[in-house]
Amino acid sequence: MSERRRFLTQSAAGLLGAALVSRVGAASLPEAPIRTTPDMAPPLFPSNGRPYNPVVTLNGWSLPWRMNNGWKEFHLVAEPVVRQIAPGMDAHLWGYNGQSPGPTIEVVEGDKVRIFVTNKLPEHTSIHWHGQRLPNGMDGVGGVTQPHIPVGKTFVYEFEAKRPGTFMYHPHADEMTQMAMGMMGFWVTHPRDPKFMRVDRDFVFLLGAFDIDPGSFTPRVNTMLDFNLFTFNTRVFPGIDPLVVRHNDRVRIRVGNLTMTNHPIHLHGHEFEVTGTDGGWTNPSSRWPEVTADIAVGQMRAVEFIADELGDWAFHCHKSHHTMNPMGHDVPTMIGVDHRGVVEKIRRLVPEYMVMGERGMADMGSMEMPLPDNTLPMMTGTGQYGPIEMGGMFTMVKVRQGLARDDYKDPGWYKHPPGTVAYEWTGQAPAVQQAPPAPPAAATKRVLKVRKPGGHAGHH
Ligand SMILES: [Cu+2]
Repeated sequence: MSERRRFLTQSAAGLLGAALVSRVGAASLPEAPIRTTPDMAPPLFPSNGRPYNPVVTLNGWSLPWRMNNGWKEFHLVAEPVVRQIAPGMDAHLWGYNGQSPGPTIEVVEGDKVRIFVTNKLPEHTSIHWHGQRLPNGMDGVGGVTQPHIPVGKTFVYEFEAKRPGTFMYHPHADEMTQMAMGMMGFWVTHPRDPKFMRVDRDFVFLLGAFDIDPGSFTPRVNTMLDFNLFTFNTRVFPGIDPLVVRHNDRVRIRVGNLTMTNHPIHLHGHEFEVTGTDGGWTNPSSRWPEVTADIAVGQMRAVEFIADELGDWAFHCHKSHHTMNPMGHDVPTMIGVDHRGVVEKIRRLVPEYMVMGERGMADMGSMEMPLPDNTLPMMTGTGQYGPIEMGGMFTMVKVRQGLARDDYKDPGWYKHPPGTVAYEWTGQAPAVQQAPPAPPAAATKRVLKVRKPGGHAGHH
């Protein structure tokens, strides 16, 4: 069978909706399949080589390979890509094989792996294989262990996948720019014994952060801390896949962090244990129950739990600003400020002016604000009971009975059994004791400095 046909066969088995394009005519290079949609591909079951239980990549896919004289050969192409961050917003990023993050690479402990890396970026690059045991010259640190991969050239990495576990790949060349542009990917080395640490569902994704001004497409690569898009696999809620699992499945979720800050990832309704890091599987006697795993920069965590509680369970970063989409973070807090009479005056000068947040920010979740093109509302998504008021690093673990073995389709909203949903008290209202309200600012005799339009600081 020709290599082309072998890839098409694999594609039919595992790459639903993927756009497969042959980009190399030379027989010596494996094809570099690309994918241009952000849908979650079904698990890619191996059609050759050692058997394993494949992972699923949130809003992503796994890269097909070819066997060549005992070597498992992959072809990554570093290139500019368009990633849909969520319906309504595209980002112009750099990635691999048509997407950011790049495809997940799945191999088996003991595999001899050869990865061809073609550079179609406008500048040189390299790939570092985070966490791997490998010959020093295959570690991908540009200038230290290899020359950079020049524009238009293809380099080859070869090593044995010695240690099973959870890994990632990213450039070690102009890292600040290339990672801010979205260049990263997941790597799983499965154990040689498919029964070792067996789970029913194994999800993987990378944490990302981007600074894309409302109305624009390209990240500001010099931003150090003040990002406005916090992503799971370069998607924000409501664009992130739910993690659909069968009732009583043993579930593993593997997360890697290539952002500039830590992310405490929190699961509702279940306790989990950290069973693995990028350094390997944790010793069972070292594990303790958690509901939040803090994932530091450059770290990976594999957490596991039995999904024995039915429902739609929130799964999100616990930094509340990371479950929001773009907004001006320099918007003043307006809670408690009385706007009566002011809005009309301002509107004479600025017709679109809106009062924001004088009762809190919840109004934003249902408000239809005029937004620049290619900009997402900052709190969004509607559930069966109303606005969800979330964006960014937020999704749900949906635990359902009666799903087929490899069914990852969104089952819709959970149907709560009667009598199990929080409800309004409709008896007699109790007399409420309340703290006295804060006095008006004028009564406190504090002096507020206000900058007038003329530029003078005046006293009021
Ligand atoms: Cu976070």
